[in-house]
Amino acid sequence: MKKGSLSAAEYNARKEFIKNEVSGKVRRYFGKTVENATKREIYTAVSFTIRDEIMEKWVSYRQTADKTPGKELYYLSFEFLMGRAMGNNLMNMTETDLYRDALADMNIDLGDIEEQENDAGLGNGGLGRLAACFLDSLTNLELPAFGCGIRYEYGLFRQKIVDGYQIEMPDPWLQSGNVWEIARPEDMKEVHFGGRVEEYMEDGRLKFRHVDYNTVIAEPYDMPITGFNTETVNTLRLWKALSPEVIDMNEFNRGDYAKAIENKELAEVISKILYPEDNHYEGKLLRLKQQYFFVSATIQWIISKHKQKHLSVFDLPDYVQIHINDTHPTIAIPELMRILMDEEGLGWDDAWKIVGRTFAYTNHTILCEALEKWPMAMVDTLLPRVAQIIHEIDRRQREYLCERFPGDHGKVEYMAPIANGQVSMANLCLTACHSVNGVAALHTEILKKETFKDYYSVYPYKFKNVTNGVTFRRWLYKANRSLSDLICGAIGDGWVKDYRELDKLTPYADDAAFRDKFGKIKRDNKARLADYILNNTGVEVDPDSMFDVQIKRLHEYKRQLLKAMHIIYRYQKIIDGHPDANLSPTTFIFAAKAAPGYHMAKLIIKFINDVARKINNDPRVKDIMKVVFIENYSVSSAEKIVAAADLSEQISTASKEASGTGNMKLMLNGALTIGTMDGANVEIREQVGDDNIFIFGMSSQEVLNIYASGKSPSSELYATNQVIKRVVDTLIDGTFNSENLFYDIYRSLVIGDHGFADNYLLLPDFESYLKANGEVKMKYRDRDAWLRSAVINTAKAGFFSSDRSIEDYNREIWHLR
Ligand code: 26W
Repeated sequence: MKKGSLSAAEYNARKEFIKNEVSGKVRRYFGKTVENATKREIYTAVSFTIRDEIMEKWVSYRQTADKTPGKELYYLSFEFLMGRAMGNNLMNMTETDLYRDALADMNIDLGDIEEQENDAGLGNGGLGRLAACFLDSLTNLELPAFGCGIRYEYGLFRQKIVDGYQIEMPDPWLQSGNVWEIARPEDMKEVHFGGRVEEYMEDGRLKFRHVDYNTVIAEPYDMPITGFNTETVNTLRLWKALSPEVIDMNEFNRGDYAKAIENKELAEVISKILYPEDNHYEGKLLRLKQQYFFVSATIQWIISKHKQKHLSVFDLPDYVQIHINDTHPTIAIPELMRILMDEEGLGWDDAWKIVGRTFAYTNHTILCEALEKWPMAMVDTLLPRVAQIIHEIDRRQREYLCERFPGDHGKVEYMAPIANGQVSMANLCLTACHSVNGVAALHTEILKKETFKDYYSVYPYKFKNVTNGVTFRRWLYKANRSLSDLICGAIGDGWVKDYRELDKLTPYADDAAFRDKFGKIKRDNKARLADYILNNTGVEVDPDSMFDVQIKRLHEYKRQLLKAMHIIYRYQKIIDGHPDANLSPTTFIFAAKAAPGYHMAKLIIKFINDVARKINNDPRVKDIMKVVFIENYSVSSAEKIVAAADLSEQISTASKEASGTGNMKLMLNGALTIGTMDGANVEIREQVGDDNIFIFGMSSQEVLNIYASGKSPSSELYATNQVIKRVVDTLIDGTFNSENLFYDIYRSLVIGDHGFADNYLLLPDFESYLKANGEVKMKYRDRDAWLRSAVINTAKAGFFSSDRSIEDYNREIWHLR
């Protein structure tokens, strides 16, 4: 809270209270005085002080919420990429300044203390961070919701760069305790794996019983989700896997200690670690176990809660909406069928109607290699009863499809939940859910016209678009405090809770004094990032150079390699003595993690680092360009980078990036986008207008046409275009590495597999990208023009608030209380 909203006396009294709480907790919990305590201990004491306040609200909110009739949301997600909680909670309580002052009185720097907290890195990238932004917005909008997922003991790996290579290290984020979670052992659930199904007759009806199974216990841990200046506190419930027995005493007494531990470990491994593959599906048994584990526990919990308050399960959809975040939690559909039929005694048709009204599904990717298809044999063995239900869903859906498309066996096979011995989780969702949505306008169109076109023809009313968004609280108010203050000074602070108000900033783009302040803040943020870069990479960068930023997962479709090729081109021009090449000195910033098993992505990281080493040590380009790779990209490092970016690289092959959300965070902080007509870039362009964005490259339709033709233009381009050839050849001529490490990259660009070179079409987009970069360089020289566009980017970001996304979901899909 700004000092203004309390009287001076009240403010001081609050401050003294906080100081007492913190020093008291340090004494009682650690037996130390504040002076002797470690920063981590202070962090813990401060967090508990904040938590005490949140607890009070949480209790009251749950009491009122449990009494209020109406629908609640359960957002099921395999990933929640929450980042840090302390600073976020402080901001939401509007007490950041108060705590900063109170700690300063004790010679403690709040910023230092915040750095003690481990990120809750329980996600890979976009999908997981979106889930976190959505929880924030649901709470800000005072909508009742639960996030439900897995309490991974290890989050996404920590990345180190050693000699240019990515090295993965474990992320034991819970090791020194987690202040923000509360175990709820009273809500434990049993989850059953393996065994077999017995049939029996009861009251003249055929019934099913799952027997001889193995049990894993699911224990929930709850985290409070606070909203900005509201009384609402929602809950993130994450399940931990426990063995039903501590250790097998029989085995133990027989002296086989290892065997006794073994079963326990087998059960508990389920919630050990987050799979680090992003957008790449592999049919790993443990992953299926994880999915069923958290989904089954969640559905059991939902039903038991519902039954405490309501007489019948028939009205479940009036009180419960379950959202499936990509297909990862799809097994919830047959699981709810199982519980309704086997435990609640409903018949198929009644259960199916309830399921259909309860579930909604979001698709986040059209990449084929990301679509989950589980071998049915695996499901049959691991989840015999659930598998039976999937077979029956498939049988009925095929019957329906055969009526709809008589004689078209191909289409029926393509659309069926089970085909070729595999269950397609997307087809299961399309069959069962009442709503299917894409995450940006273009993406939804591609779903309707390409990926799911057959399903669209059968159920057009199920298809909706909800363009993604990001929370302005974390990504501007907190990540860029000085810019927030400037905006508040101009248009007030209404925009923090109401994204519509941000547009009031638009006229300030024409205000020279405002632009100047905007530019100075950006310069300060860049100086801060430059310090961070120096400390973390040893590279000195100039805050007056343009900060050109590409931060996201490393994937070939996101085309970090295209950025690298542009850097090489520019390097060559400077060395050639080309007069234009010296204009607008630039710092090229990358941050990205690659899936540990993704060879090409890891090789591209090595390549970028080798390019960086060479360029950063070449005196000829010293004042004109630098290349840095910031290791261990995470929510917390993103918060530091977005505030300092001038240029936002959103250069995926058109059609491949469902939406992107980094593009929104960077825009919000006044970065201009250079990008393809892909994902939400299309909508960013609509908002800011052509003068305030740099668009290049083929359209998604052109890309899809090339794929459909089966002919890649790239080998020919390489052979005939000297500019392209010269850049591409640096992959194999020893310019950046004498050991010919990068032949595989070269090969993928000019030779390729199955007669198709350059799968992600870098070469056909290269010249257009160079041209757009030329425009960027010229514009950046005109400080005023650049800043004008920067202000417009911030002002027009309102649409990309996750509050707007959540309003859309609620209006079109959920209809929550
Ligand atoms: C089965 C392996 C796997 C793992 C993760 C498949 C797919 C995923 C995610 C769906 C990948 C993902 O995060 N997709 C991103 O979702 C964001 C939020 O909607 C979008 O902004 C990104 O464009 C999309 O790539």
